[in-house]
Amino acid sequence: MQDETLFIADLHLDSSHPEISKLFLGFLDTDARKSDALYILGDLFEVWLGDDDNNPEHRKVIKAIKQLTSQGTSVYIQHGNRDFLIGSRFESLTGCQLLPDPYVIELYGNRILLMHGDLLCTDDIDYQQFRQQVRDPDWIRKTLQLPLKKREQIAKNLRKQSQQHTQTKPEDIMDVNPDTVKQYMQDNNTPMLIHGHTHRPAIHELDNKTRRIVLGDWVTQGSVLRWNRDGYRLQSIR
Ligand SMILES: [Mn+2]
Repeated sequence: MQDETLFIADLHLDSSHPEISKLFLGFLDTDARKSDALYILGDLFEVWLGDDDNNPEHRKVIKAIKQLTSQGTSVYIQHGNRDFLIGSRFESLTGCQLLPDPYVIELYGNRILLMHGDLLCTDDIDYQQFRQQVRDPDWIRKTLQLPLKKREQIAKNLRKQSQQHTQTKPEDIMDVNPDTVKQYMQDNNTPMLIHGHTHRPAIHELDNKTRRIVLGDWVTQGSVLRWNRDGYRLQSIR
């Protein structure tokens, strides 16, 4: 076991991209197995219909995470905008722990703010309205009571709507708003923020002491942030 913590986000696992699922399962069995903790900052799945989701590819992933947590690596997960229906049954099946968004951790003497990242995109007003609607506990409760087939249809429609939306939007509207970033970091008293969602991997030096680290997606390759006593680095995985 290495004294190391890993951060990933935006895997968007989906049966139509078996090579990415394979890459992720390999990562769990090697790098993740050697680490103390793995943080998944949202959008592990392209779509999650509820913890009764019976997609065989998803079941494989659950089994692999369970194996990882059983042998001693702690796994923490935040909701993304695709898989916000992950619930407590998923936690018990995988042995991982669901974290709120935003969430603060202490790591090697650093206070770090963890977010999926969609809350930071406040210039996208339509999206923030949509987010409010689907994160409403009543909406979630009612939706989870519907049969799987019906939820599948709802997810498809929502995805179609969001695709039409994003196609017509200027790029910068879908990036984070700098003032919102500042506000979250101030409110939580953290000089460091790690998030995903925008698929724009980078380490931004906001000033001498503050950093915003953006994790990359797993669309064509993997992306991981490794953090140990010597510091951190953002790497791609092939
Ligand atoms: Mn996202």
